[in-house]
Amino acid sequence: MNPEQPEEPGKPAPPTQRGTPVGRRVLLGTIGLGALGVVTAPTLQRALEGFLGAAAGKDPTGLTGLLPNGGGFRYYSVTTSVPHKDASNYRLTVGGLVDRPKTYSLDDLRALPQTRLVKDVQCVTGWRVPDTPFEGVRLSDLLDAAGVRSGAGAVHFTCFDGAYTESLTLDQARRSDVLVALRMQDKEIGHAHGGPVRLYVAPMYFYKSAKWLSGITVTEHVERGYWEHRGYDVDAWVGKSNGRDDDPTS
Ligand SMILES: Nc1nc2c(c(=O)[nH]1)N[C@H]1C(S)=C(S)[C@@H](COP(=O)(O)O)O[C@H]1N2
Ligand SMILES: [Mo]
Repeated sequence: MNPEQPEEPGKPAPPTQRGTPVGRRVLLGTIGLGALGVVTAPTLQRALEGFLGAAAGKDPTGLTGLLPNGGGFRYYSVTTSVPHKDASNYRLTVGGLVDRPKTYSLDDLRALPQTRLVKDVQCVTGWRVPDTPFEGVRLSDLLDAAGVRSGAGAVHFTCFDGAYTESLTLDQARRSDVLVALRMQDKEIGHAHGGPVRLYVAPMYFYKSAKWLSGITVTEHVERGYWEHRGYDVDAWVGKSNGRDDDPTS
């Protein structure tokens, strides 16, 4: 890993860079910020989990957000709390440089053709979950329906957590393995995994797969996303970007 990277996707930010979540800031103070630059990502992850294992169950502040999300996944959110949405109030807006802006309900998305992909999930911090099914609407179908205008070059994503953002070039967004996902592990996507709708960018590190997706905006140029503002690649191809290679033990 690049020791100059101040943060890792899914990891707490140094307190000078972000005000929340408070619980993680307290934790970082506890283990010592000075250590962050020298330990490897998996080592840090294990250290945090060991600490958090002791704290689990008696911490209302969000520390336990770093614990595994089940089935090998880890739960990540850059915010302390996220509203819950379901078919009654979920909306996805598609806008920006398009001829036909549109707002979709969950039922609207369910009514569109669905694509199922089964690939490995790879977080840039090193953990991996093999053969994970995702299912949903191809992003390219939504872009075609909206009518992307000439001059457009990128797509920006916003989330109803109010904080996380992501981006893709238009070429990347049109790949057939990029989904607006409604299902994960052959179930509806639960809240913790970013349900009811998350982005799924199969060929890239998992930080690209924005949870709690609420907005798709076609733009002229790439507007970098949350982790991309913090030094991570927009082109986050697994094994070929500034994250880690695809060996989770390294
Ligand atoms: N809205 C939102 N999406 C997000 C994140 C986040 O903090 N907020 N974290 C990213 C990172 S770094 C990872 S590894 C995955 C984690 O997904 P999971 O919680 O389903 O395991 O979500 C990605 N999408
Ligand atoms: Mo991540």
